[in-house]
Formats: sequence, C-alpha cells, structure tokens
Amino acid sequence: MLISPPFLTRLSLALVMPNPKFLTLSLCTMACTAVDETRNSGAFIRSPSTFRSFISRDQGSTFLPESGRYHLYISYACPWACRCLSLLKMKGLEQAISFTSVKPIWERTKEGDAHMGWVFPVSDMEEPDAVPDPLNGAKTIRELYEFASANYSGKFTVPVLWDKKLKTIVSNESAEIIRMLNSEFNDIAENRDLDLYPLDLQSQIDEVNEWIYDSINNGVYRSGFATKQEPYDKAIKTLYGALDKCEEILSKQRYLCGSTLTEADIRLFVTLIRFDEVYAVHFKCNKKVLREYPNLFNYTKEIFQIPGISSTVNMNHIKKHYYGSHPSINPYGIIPQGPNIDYSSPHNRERLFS
Ligand SMILES: N[C@@H](CCC(=O)N[C@@H](CS)C(=O)NCC(=O)O)C(=O)O
Repeated sequence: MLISPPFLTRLSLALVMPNPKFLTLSLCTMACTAVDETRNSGAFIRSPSTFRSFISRDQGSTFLPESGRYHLYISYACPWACRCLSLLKMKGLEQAISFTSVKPIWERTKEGDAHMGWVFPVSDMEEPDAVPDPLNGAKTIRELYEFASANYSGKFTVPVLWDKKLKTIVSNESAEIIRMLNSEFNDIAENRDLDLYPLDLQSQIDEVNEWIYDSINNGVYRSGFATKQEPYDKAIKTLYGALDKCEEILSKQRYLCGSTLTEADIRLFVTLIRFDEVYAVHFKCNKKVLREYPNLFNYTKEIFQIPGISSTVNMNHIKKHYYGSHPSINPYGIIPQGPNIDYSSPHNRERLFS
C-alpha cells in the first residue's frame, strides 16, 4: 500500500504526487469517472484512491483527532461513503465530525468539459437530504480536489474526509477512513468501547474483506460496467460464488467473523442493501436476488436495524443516482418502481447468538 506523505502546508499539497500505482492503472487522460475505467477487454478496473493520510492520536501527527476539525463529504448513494457514515454514527461521532451529502445525480462539473460528477445543490431546498457545501462554498466535489491539489489527475470520488484546519483532503479512501473513525477518536466518541476492528480478529477481518471486496463490493461494479460478455460472465460467476459462500457462513454464525459484529459486516452490508433495489436490475446481477438468500437477507435486515444504520440508507438518493447517472447503461434514466423492501421487519438472527 502506498501512502502519500503527510500534508504539512498548503504548498506541500500542491506538490503531492499521485499514487504511482494509480498512474499505471488509470485509463483517463482527462477528468474521468468510474464508468470510463473499462478496458478494451471490456472489463472494469477500479483505480486506487490518491489521498492517503491518516488521522492519528500519535504525538507529532499532522492530523490529530480533534473535535470539530473534520468534515465528511458523502453521497448517500455511494456504498463506500456510507460505510464511513455508518462508522461515524455507530461510534457516536456526530457532534465531533460534521458531514453533508451531495446531490444524487451526476452533473457537468465544469463548463467546456465533458466530465460528469458530484455536485452540491445551490440551496437546502433543491434536493431533500443534500445541502450546499458548508465549508468552502464549492459547487462540485471536483473543486475540493482541485483546491487540495493543483495538479490532481484522478477521479473526483466520495467519500472525502476534509480537514477544516489545513483546508485539505485527509483521505478519499473509505477502507482507511473507517479505521480512523473506529480507533482514533475514542477520547471524544460517545461509543468509545465499540471496536469494529478488534486485535484478535484483525487477520480474519482482513482476509474476509479481501475476497468480499473483489467479488462482491467491487464485483457488482465489474458486472455492471462490463462492456463485453466474457468479463460480465466472469464477474457474475465470482459474485455468486461469494454470495453463496456468505450465505453458508451466515447460516452457522451471526456475523462474518463469528459472534461479533465487525467492520467486515458493515462493508458487506452497504452492498447488500443496494442489491435488490439497484444492482439486480441496473448492474444485471439477477442470477438470484438477495431475498432468495434467507440468511443474507435476514442478516441485512439485522444490520439495517442497528441504531444509527437506517439513517445512512437513503433509497431515494441511491436509486436516483445509479439509474440517473450512467446513461451508457440506462440511457433514459428511468427509475424502476420496485421492489421497495421493508428492512425493518423481524430478522430472527438472535437464534445464532452463541
Ligand atoms: N476507493 C474509493 C472508491 C470511492 C468511489 O468509487 N466512489 C464513487 C461513488 S460510489 C465515486 O465517487 N465515483 C465518482 C466517479 O467515478 O467519478 C473508496 O472506497 O473510498
């Protein structure tokens, strides 16, 4: 894993180098989105995130875990952003770290430029649950990236963890943001005892995260963004192999790593909650829907019902975004009406609490 140097001053930000791995994988010569990351082979290959600093309690850290210092820019539509929001809520960090959501449907981010991306509403009234940028008056997420790094050449993704003090991006990598939220804010978190990455389970969590990321979290995108039959078929095979494996695991134990809820469950949940409403249709993941997996479906309901989690699930934003932002997949932007699943119904997972 490559980590960019800590950002000390505004000047150093302008000099920050993109992750070299990103340079080799990126297919975009101009501003681009994930939809453009499909190779000639027809396979979707996601490029790595670029801002990789860490908030840390360690003495001398550039980014200390101070209350009121950080802001999390999210889209309610985005699974990666919502795993960060879930941690923020579960740890009881709402007073310490502010957050806002952009509008769900991508729009042009610059005049005279074809790039489509995340934009802020101009007023609170424009779009329910989206608000104008409260810190920098930015019109787009792109503006935040360009402000933080003058020569930035990557994608303009959410989540963005923003430092109000140094006026820069700390991290745009959700896998790392959730770790910071889990462990570094315990002096100010209301739920400081909640540990979703406990020492004794770390290697198990890492192992589970790896195959679930490849085959499920990113797998649905590999299916949906494939532009040829073969990579689509391959993505589906891997995706359903992994879903079957999760179903099997969750028929015997309550959570992915045993009887304790961990970050691995939150990371899987954000994909599962979008599965039947979006991925089954928009990304052609329709070999089986989640509701046909009794254990996975009940498990999704259970996590949805954990205090704080349901407020991170905004199905209006989710459906508007996917069906409305990828014209190459859904040219008319029509949003399917169903299936409107009730995730607050009983889940019966307590029986596995052993
Ligand atoms: N590795 C990033 C991925 C974030 C990501 O891909 N976010 C999507 C939204 S779901 C995005 O902002 N896409 C904008 C684009 O593709 O231009 C993370 O996990 O934080």
